[in-house]
Amino acid sequence: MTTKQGLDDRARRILTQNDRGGYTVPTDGLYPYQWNWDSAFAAYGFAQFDTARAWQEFYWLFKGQWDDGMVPHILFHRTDPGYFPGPDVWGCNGPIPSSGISQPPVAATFMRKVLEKDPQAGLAHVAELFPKLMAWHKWFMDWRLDRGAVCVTHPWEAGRDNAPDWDKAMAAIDPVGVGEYTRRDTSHVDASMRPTKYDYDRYIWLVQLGRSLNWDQAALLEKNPFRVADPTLTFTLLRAHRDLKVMGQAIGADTSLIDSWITTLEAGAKTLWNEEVGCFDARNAHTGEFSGVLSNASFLCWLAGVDHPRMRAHLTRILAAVPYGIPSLDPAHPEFDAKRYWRGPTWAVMNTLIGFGLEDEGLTGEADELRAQTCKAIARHGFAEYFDPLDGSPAGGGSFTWTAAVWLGWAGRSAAAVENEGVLG
Ligand code: 9WN
Repeated sequence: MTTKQGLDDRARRILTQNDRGGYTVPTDGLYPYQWNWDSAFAAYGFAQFDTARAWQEFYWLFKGQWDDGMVPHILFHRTDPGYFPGPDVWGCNGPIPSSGISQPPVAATFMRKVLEKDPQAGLAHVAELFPKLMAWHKWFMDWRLDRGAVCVTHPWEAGRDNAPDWDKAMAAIDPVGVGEYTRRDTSHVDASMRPTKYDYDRYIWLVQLGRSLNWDQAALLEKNPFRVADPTLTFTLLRAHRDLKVMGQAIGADTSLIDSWITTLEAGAKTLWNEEVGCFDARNAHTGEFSGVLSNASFLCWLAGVDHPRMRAHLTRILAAVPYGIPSLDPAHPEFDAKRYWRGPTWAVMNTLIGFGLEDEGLTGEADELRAQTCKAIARHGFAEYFDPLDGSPAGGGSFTWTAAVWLGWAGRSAAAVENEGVLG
């Protein structure tokens, strides 16, 4: 019989088992390193029972920060042949081996949540980490803006690897000379749940391009054909700026620069509005063309404090149509694929971020519904990387850190509400 207590215990065990002595891997085997935004979720999970361990996660993440402020998307603390591309392919020169791109900057948002758990002990940590967060946020503002919206320079930078948002920009890349390589992901997980070879050729080609330019941002700005203004980065950074400002005020820091960043991104967020589809959408910075995609990242608008009546209408439609949370792609889109990664599945972590936004916006009924749907997916099908949004079946890696973390911090709160549906014993 599955009980709330049993699920809480399993979630804590997953976090502990994926702990590598200060940082957490997303899951054993498939992802043997520290990933940037996964780490922030991990800290949130640890904070539910061990705030000291939660703070450690952030310190380990910032150990990898580059001189220019960038915080890499993967930190290769200990080389592991189970993952490709590893440090030898990226060829970066940061303080510890790493990838050469970043990931959605949710650290400030989760840091604030960890701080709220124990403000007295937390303020000293905030004082130490605040300048590092400022430098990272500034790096985004210096190198990633297009008309005030934040761009991805590699699909991995958005954390939504094979999302259809990138299809047109990816088609413009001819991955000539990429050479032979051996993928490791498909030896851990069924290939039908992962990006295709077409995608991987382009992912690796972009890594090779960055490496050939020594990861010099000015050179990449000129030479990289892939530059897409993205709702994930724009909304998470806007929210993170707001959280950073609150933490800065708590330690008496000057936050005027953050105010100007917020103003810039508020204007930039508007440039992601695609009137034709009626949603916040990705926009190719080189061509100006929209992707025409309503994704789960579109629904991060409320997280950033940005509202639109048509987004509310999409939310109502999708919550009623799909039983396990917001799918990574609108189920009405012709490319919708319930099992393939960021082209249809539902992700507990994205639901959590969307849920935070709904709660802050006062859309309590919708927030409760989304949390209950996510709770059911996990209670019925375990701590999977992601889920089929139609039948809830688990997909990708298992015993996943960020799914366990959001169970403890958010989704598990709906356990009592779903008990009478036979989900929990
Ligand atoms: C590439 C670790 C990461 C997540 C991403 C998710 C996936 C990696 C991969 O796994 O990306 O960064 O190899 O597929 O898309 O969001 O951070 O969980």
